[in-house]
Amino acid sequence: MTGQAQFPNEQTEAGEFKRQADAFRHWVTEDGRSGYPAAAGRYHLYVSLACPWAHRTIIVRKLKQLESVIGMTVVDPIRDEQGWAFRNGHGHSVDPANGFHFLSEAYRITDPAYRGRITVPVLWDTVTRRIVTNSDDDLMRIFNCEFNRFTDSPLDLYPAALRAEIDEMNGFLYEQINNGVYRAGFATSQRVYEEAARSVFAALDQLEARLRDRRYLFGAQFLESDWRLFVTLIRFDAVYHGHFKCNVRRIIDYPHLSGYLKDLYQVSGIAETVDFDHIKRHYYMTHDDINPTRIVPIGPALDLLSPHGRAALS
Ligand SMILES: N[C@@H](CCC(=O)N[C@@H](CS)C(=O)NCC(=O)O)C(=O)O
Repeated sequence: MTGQAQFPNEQTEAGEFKRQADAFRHWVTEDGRSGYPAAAGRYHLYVSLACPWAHRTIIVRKLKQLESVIGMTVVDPIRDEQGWAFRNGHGHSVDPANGFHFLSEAYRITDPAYRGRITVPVLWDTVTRRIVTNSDDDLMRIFNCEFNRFTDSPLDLYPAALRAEIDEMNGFLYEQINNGVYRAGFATSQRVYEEAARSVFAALDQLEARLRDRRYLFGAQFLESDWRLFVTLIRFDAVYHGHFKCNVRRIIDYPHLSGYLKDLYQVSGIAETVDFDHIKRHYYMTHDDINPTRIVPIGPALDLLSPHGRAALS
């Protein structure tokens, strides 16, 4: 017996959630050989502040100081049958960059035959008027590497010497943590849910041990993988613990993971990328099959600004 699926086209007969692949994967490059040359003011990022995959791209744009180079529009956190929309207060407002009312317009202009889910993040090219990419993985790398002429930031989140290890860590994080919570939350059978939720906690236990004597996943400097983990940890106690039933422990019950989470949250500029109002309203009011009343819980009380105590670790 399996229950009603959140996304029926991405559900196996056994009740597992199998996420769709990204549809648009062009690349912005410094030399422009891809047809999409890096430029200031040319590209526009569409994001949801609720979405962990979009959040990663917002963070890299922020850390690389690209906010004046790449514009950004935030969708309304509530997604109904019309998909992601641009709204303001009670009335409707349009997207200031292109005048879109719905993100689906960007997809339709790019590929009228596209039938997949309309997802954030999206990088839009204002010159060719099409989506360059809707892959958050690629966007993190593009922002990290291809816009260096337009920023003073020397930060490199994907250093050549560590790429193989970062890729391996990212694979683990995606399976067990980032998508792991979704596999638990979107499961439509008890067995599938239990397997997914148990594997989330087995992975959190491993990360807790890894972070005991390392400040970040690879040592003294945060890298791409840390931000990939951050976007799930920051949502965990507020939504994944309750809404996705990942409730064996909370992140605040893990001494090292909770210190690590605060440490990353306190990095300059990061707190302003975290919007718990959007995060909570999105999850609790959008997944009707999981939370039919659409009531948004009032908690949890989180103290992310208290001392993290991790500066002495290397
Ligand atoms: N592109 C991402 C996935 C992005 C994604 O699924 N975003 C969600 C929000 S968290 C979305 O836009 N969902 C739209 C929908 O479900 O209709 C990936 O690499 O897996």
